[in-house]
Amino acid sequence: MDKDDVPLLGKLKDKLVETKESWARSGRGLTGSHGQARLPPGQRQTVDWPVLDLGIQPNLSQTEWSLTVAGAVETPLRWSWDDFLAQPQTESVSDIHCVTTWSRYDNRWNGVSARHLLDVVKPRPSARFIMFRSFDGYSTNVPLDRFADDDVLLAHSWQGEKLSREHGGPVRVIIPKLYFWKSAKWLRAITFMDKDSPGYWELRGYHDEGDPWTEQRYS
Ligand SMILES: Nc1nc2c(c(=O)[nH]1)N[C@H]1C(S)=C(S)[C@@H](COP(=O)(O)O)O[C@H]1N2
Ligand SMILES: [Mo]
Repeated sequence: MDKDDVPLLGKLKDKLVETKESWARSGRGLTGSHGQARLPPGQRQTVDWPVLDLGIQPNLSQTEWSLTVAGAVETPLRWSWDDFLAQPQTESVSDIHCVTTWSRYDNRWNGVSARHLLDVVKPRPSARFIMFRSFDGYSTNVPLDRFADDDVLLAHSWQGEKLSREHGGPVRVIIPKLYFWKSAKWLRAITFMDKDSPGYWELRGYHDEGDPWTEQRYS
């Protein structure tokens, strides 16, 4: 019997099973941290992209921008815009989860992967945390293993367009698996540290690590 001879009901049933399987994979309908839920607990989905900052949006041209990487690394560096663009470029699609409860799905980022940066600077074995510093005076800390995730990047583009000034252009950090306050905008410097040290919001009551799946919102 040829596969076209399968009764129609059987085909429809197969189709439904496939759909349900894909829902199960994406965690459709789940809101808890179990399974493969896409929306972390306490979050709601938005389609727009809110802007959050400290009231200052640095206005940096690409030539004014540079990134310094220092601290517990074998090879400290300073990348100009041209140096940054000369690195291998990567693309990554991920969801944003802000501690103020909005989540935005399917953001397509382009930039330089954290993995590549780590290959270049070579953290010393003692390095366990990193601090990001920004041109507006903001800072935020993350464990090194969170930065080393394969979906982390220093992004210069969003949805194929140059990252806007209000969202942190020329370059911002993207760490999809942590609340968005960990994703520093207007990135200026990265310091590798042996010991943990709190950043701007971490000093003001936000959680040290910021995992949305276990609702590490406030300390
Ligand atoms: N330099 C800098 N980075 C920052 C912030 C900031 O005020 N300054 N705010 C953080 C917070 S609390 C959030 S939720 C996101 C907001 O990014 P967006 O404005 O692109 O949505 O940036 C994070 N990175
Ligand atoms: Mo935030």
